[in-house]
Amino acid sequence: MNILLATQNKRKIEEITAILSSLSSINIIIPSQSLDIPEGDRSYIENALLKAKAWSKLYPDHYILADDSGLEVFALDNAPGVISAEYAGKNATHQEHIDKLLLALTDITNRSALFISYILLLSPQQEIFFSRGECYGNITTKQSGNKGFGYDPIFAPLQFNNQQTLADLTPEQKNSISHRYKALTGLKDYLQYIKV
Ligand code: ITT
Repeated sequence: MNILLATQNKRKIEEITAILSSLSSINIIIPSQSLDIPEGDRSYIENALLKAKAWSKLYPDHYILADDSGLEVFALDNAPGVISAEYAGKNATHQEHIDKLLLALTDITNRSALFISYILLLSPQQEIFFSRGECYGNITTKQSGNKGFGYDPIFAPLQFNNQQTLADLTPEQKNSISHRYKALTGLKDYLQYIKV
């Protein structure tokens, strides 16, 4: 089965490829061109479907796998949420997103947060499978680590006792607990079910 990854985020590609590497029956294809897909601010699932459908037009014979994800902070009414990639502005850097979030949490003691990933698989017949994964933790007061991407340097997952951020962890450690790993585990079960 050929599965095209409908993402232009290189770090997501690395993580998804590593997590799915145990499946010998699938062949992951990484798009060589880029596509400008305007995403909405309503839901992860809608955005994942927008991305999958846009790539499906270019690769009609392939299964398409899209990931839409975000960080939700309890004390900020779940912001940045579905607009995580554009929290500090459309062209802002990861550092600017982090700085804005740390500023918004100044003097706030409840720093509970979670990462969410929706993984959506669109078949050539336009059938949809999706699964969701979460990773719970806390926003740190200072950033730490240089691995991962996005908000990883300020997110300390519960599994590591709030001692390390996702950016401190090795890729293998992150990929064993992440929201993306959990959502992709659902996809792996589904692929077994449809006997791929
Ligand atoms: P594609 O749409 O091309 O897949 P994107 O980066 O724009 O790439 P999203 O629209 O799903 O992806 O935005 C999700 C944002 O949430 C992402 O840019 C990061 O800022 C953040 N994010 C998602 N997963 C993350 C992770 O594992 N670690 C850190 N930040 C993450």
